[in-house]
Amino acid sequence: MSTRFSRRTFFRGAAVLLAGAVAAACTRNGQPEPRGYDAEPRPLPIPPLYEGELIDGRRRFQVTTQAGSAEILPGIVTTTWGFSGGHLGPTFRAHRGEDVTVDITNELDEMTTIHWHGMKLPAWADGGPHSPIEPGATWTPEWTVDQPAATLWYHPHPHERTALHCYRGLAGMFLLDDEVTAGLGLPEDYGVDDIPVIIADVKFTADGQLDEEIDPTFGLLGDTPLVNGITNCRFQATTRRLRVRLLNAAGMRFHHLAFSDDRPFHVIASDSGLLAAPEEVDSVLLGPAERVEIIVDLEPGEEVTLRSVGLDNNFGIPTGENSPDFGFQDAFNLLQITGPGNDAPQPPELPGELDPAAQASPDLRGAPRREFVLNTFEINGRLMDMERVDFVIDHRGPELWTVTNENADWPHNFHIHDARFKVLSLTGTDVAEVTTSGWKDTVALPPGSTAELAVEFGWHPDNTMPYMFHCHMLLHEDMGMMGQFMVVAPGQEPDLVPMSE
Ligand SMILES: [Cu+2]
Repeated sequence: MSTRFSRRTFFRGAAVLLAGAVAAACTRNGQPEPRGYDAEPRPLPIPPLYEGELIDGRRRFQVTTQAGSAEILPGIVTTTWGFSGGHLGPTFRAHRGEDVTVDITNELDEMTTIHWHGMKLPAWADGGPHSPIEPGATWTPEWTVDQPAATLWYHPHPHERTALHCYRGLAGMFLLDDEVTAGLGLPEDYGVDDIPVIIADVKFTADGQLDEEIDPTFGLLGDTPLVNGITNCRFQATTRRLRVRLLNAAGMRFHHLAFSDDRPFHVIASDSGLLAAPEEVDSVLLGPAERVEIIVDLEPGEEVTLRSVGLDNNFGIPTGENSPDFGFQDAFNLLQITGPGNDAPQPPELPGELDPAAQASPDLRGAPRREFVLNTFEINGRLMDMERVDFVIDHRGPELWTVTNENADWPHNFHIHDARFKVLSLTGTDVAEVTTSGWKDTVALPPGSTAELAVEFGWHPDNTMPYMFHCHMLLHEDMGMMGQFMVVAPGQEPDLVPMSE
């Protein structure tokens, strides 16, 4: 057994001891409960909905990054970071076509950046590693929302520090609305039948603080799952139908999500918006940063639990003592859901069609083709270099990107800024669970697999600021598994302004 594995086992033991100290009752109905189920469930926290202020047609938001604390475990105060609060952040909402301004004041004692994951916007407003916000400073990105309704999110992106900043609790949702989505009769009452579910994980020190030791293979992979910032929570539904917006905000962990009774449910949206039609499934795999919106129907008074269930195929990673354990076979109870009262009305038929425009893939005739080979911490044999622009895109059309995970026993999760893509094919793997439906911005790559992506980019030509493409397993990103591209006017050369340090 490797040293790394032993150390993880030790931390798991520490967390179990801690949980035991919190509440003696660690079993229910005689069955051992998974980690994080150490006490009676608390109500699911719902991050406050934040629509900013509409001033002369411009939606203006204001947010701080700050240190604080949270009761992640009941009765234990853990030091955390948050947006305009102690932990996580408000759920932003804006509408397609609106102009958006955000004032972000950094009240932390170190530099960070804030990235709008999934948003098509100018590179200077994207919040990547070239947009540092120093302590005490305010950064004010502006853009026009010009993309379909979707469940996006925001999180830090400072060079080599992203994993830690996210782990401490800097993450929030950013919902985009449009007329297509509004006209479908989908649940849309935030916190009532339209529920944000942010899944992350942490590991604790013996005194209940965040264990920030970064493992060289697993980074900050936690052993205790959190939903909207706490362990062991319950949502009391008041309607028979829920739209659940699932975000995997974990830095390293993949979740294969299902309900405790294996009930079927419908996926209605992927990372970048609605599917063409609902897809009935009984489980869905979410890698770090991926999102889906699902519709789940409930009977009055019933109890069902959203779970993370192990992947029998271990995501194509060999099992055994000498193989790294990324947690693909771990099982967790994440969120208990209780059905509504008997008087809750029956929901209408789910529409057979959602967004027909989401069906088509880009026309790739004559499109440039690029290849990306992911291996350990490198892309195409190179580590991230803040001063290097890997390539430029000087046209408005789509591109065909081929992305290969060359590792035999590591997962990767490929994300592109300022873009959405269709997964045209996923080959070289038997793992059928990878989520490939609809428009996406992040795709999970089992060992040996190759994904062909038809990519569309936002068009905000700027030859001074790059966008990132990277692995969204945050240890990998921080270790250099990232590159930079620019979107420039035809024929323009990059003129990257070096960061002053
Ligand atoms: Cu990776």
